[in-house]
Amino acid sequence: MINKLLNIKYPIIQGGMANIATGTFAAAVSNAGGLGIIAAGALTKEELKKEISICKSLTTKPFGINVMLMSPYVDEIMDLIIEENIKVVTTGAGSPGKYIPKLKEHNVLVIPVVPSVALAKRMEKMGADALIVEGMEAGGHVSEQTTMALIPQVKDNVNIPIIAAGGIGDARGFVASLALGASGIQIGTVLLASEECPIHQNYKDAVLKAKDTDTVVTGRSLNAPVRILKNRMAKSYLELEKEAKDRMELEKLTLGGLRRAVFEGDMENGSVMMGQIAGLVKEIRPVKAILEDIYGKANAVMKEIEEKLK
Ligand code: TUI
Repeated sequence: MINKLLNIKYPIIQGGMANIATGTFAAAVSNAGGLGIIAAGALTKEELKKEISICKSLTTKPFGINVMLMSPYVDEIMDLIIEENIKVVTTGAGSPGKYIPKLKEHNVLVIPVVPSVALAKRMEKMGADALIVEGMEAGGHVSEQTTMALIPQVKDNVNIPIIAAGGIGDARGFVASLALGASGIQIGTVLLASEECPIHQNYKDAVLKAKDTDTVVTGRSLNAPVRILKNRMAKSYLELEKEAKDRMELEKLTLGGLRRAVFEGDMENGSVMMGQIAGLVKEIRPVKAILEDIYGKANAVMKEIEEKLK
């Protein structure tokens, strides 16, 4: 159902991933049969335009743009999305409500990330085409509820398709998501460990090395909760938060932290965003192999479930 709506082979979409999901990477995911997504992050309109042009040159398949709603450039980016005739927009870190009417007018599919039943209902009422329901297992900016608790509750309160996100990394997570009521999944962390992902090798190695308990949520005290690798920077940050240090001092620690991780490979002082599922990820594979593995093993997982019900 999501495949038909989005015109893709697998009901799998790529997470936004600011600073990471370039036009080249999004094209790789789309060419592999998923929905590739270019992350607008904090890019300017001109910078994003370049990524869109690269993506269009590398794939004829559909792709989308993720709009990070805390960006200062959101208005211009929404204009660009319409000018470039982009088919799908996902959003994160805020409510896209005021942009939905104009996007709909131009036939752009709008798929907001929602972290609660209340926001899910509001987005459906405002015309969202589907929802990404993301639990706090995810990497990056998170909320409080888990994927397991959130998906069935949202499912019971809306009539549009749901895409599950947060903590999904293989066919078991995929089938579990479908069981909870989702029609598809969004994946991020497992794609960090792909050949095509343009992050520093140290970042990929950190994902492979991470255990189940190796991520932590920083910034809760500032209302800016972000799940990252529990490295030196994260530990200092949490200490400062405990001492209730002011916002400026904390921001000094994280400023440019994601760029430090992605481009310089600084795994100790960088903001190394990844989800709790990192502990499951054990090898670097081509994106195509990752998608085929998730989709291809779903039937075997369902057989195992049937056995258990006998
Ligand atoms: O957006 C994400 N994940 C992100 S964005 C990002 S860039 C960034 N980097 C550092 C600090 C802050 C941002 C890195 N990772 N996921 C989707 C998501 N959206 N998770 C939670 C939400 C969310 C939260 C509140 C969506 C809507 C919302 O609404 C509040 C409201 O306005 O009602």
